[in-house]
Amino acid sequence: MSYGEKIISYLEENNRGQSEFLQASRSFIRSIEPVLNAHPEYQNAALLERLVEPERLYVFRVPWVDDRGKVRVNRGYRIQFNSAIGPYKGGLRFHPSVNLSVVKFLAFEQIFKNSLTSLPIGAGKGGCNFNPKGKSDNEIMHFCQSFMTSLYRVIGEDTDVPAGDVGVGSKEIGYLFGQYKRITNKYVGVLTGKGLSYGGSLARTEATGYGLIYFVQALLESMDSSLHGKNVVISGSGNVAIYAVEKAFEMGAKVLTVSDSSGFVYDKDGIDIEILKEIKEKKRDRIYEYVNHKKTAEYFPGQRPWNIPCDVALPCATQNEILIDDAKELCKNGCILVAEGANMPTTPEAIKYFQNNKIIFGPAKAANAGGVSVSALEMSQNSQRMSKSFVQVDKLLENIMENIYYNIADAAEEYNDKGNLVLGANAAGFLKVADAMMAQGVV
Ligand code: NDP
Ligand code: 2IT
Repeated sequence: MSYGEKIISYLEENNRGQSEFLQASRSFIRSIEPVLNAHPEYQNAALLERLVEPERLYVFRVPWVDDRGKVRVNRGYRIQFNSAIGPYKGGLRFHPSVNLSVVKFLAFEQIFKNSLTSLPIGAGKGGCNFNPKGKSDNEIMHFCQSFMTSLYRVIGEDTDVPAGDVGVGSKEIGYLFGQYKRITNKYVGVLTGKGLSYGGSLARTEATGYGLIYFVQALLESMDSSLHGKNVVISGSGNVAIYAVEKAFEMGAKVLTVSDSSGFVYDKDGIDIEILKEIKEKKRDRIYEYVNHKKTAEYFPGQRPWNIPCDVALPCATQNEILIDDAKELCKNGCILVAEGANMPTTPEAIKYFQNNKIIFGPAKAANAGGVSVSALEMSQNSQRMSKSFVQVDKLLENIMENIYYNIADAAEEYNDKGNLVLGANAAGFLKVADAMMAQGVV
C-alpha cells in the first residue's frame, strides 16, 4: 500500500461520517501521489500524518435570545488547521448545513489555497449551524455578539484572522468586529472583509468574483483565446457570483444564468448586474424576483443551471453542486471550461469526467483564491495603518491570479501531466507548506 493510501485508510478510520472532509482529503492525497513518490523524506517525517490532523479545533455553544424572547442555542466552530506559513486565515460560514465535516473540509482546502496566493497566511475556517434567513437585524446582531464572545479567546491579528463566507458578509463582520473590540479593548485587524470606514480594504467585496474571472482570462489567454463573446453559466447569486457576473460582463462575455437554493434564472440577453445587485445586495430577496424586472428572463424552480448550453461554467454557490450527470450535460452542450468559484462544488466523479473529456478544469483552491488574497492585503494594510486605492488592490489581485494560473500550470507540467490543474494546484500548494513544515521540525 502506498504512503498516500495508508493515510487515507487512517483518515477513514478516524473521521467516520465526515463525508465532506473525507472527500476533500482523499482527492487531495490521491492527486499528489507523484509528489509523494518524488519526496520519500516526507514519509520519514510523518508529514502527511501531521498535515491531515488540525493543529487545534474549537467547538462552542452559541446561546442567544430571539425577538420573541425565546432562548436559542447553536453550535459554533473554529478549526485552526495549519500555521506553517502564517497565522490561521479563512472565513466563517453561517448556514444550517454547517457541521464539523464541512468546516474541516473548508479549512483543509484553505491550507493549499492560501499557500498558492504566495502571501504569508496559514489556514483556518469556522462557522455555525445558524440560519440567517428570516432573522431580523437585531437577531443577527445578538447572534454575532454571542458567537464572538466565545471566539475572541482564540483569535488575534497575529494568531487567527477570520473573514466572511456563506451567510457572513459585511453586516455580520461589522457586528463581530464591534464585539471583539468591546471585549478586548483592542482596535486591530482581527477580521477581514471589514467596512471601509473601520479598516476594510477596497476591492475585498469584489475580490473572489473578480479573481475568478482574472484566473479564467489568464487561462484562456494562454490558449490564445479570451472571455470575449463567450457564453457563461454561473450558479449562486451571493458575493462570489455577483462579482463574477460583473467582471465577466466587463470582459465581453454574456452571463446567461444565476441561481439560489430555490432555483435558477436564465436570461438569454445576459444577466443585468444592476438588477441582480438591487435584488440580492439591497433587498436581500430571492433570485426569482429577477424575472419581474426583465422580460427576457425565465425562472426554473428547483433546478440548477447546468443544462443551459455554454462555453464556460462557473459554479459559485456551494459544495457538490455539479454531479456526474451535470458534467455529462455540460460536455454534451459544448462547454470547454469549468472553473470553481465555490469551494468543492464539483464531485470527484464529475471532475474525472471533465478531465477524461478534455474540458479544462480550474479547481477552487486556485480559481477562488482572490478573496483570501485581498484579505491578506487587508491584513497588511491594517498592520501598516494605511490603505491602498481600489486600482492598486485590483491590479495586485489580477497579478496574483495570473501568477497562480502560471504556477499551477507549470507544476502540472513538472509532474508530466500538462493541463491537469488539479494536480498542479495541489502540488504547488502542498510543496510550499511541506517545505515550511519540514524546516520547523516535528511540531
Ligand atoms: P453568499 O452567502 O454570499 O451566497 C451564497 C450563494 O450560494 C447564495 O446564492 C445561496 O443561495 C447559494 N447557496 C448556498 N448554499 C447553498 C446550497 N446548499 N444549495 C444551493 N445553493 C446554495 O456566499 P458566497 O458567495 O460568499 O460563497 C459562495 C461559495 O464561494 C461558497 O462555496 C464559499 O465557500 C465560496 N467562497 C467564498 C469566498 C468569499 O470571499 N466570499 C472566497 C472563496 C470561496 P440561498 O440564498 O438560497 O442560500
Ligand atoms: O473560502 C475562502 O477562501 C473564503 N471564504 C475567504 C477567506 C478569507 O479569509 O478571506
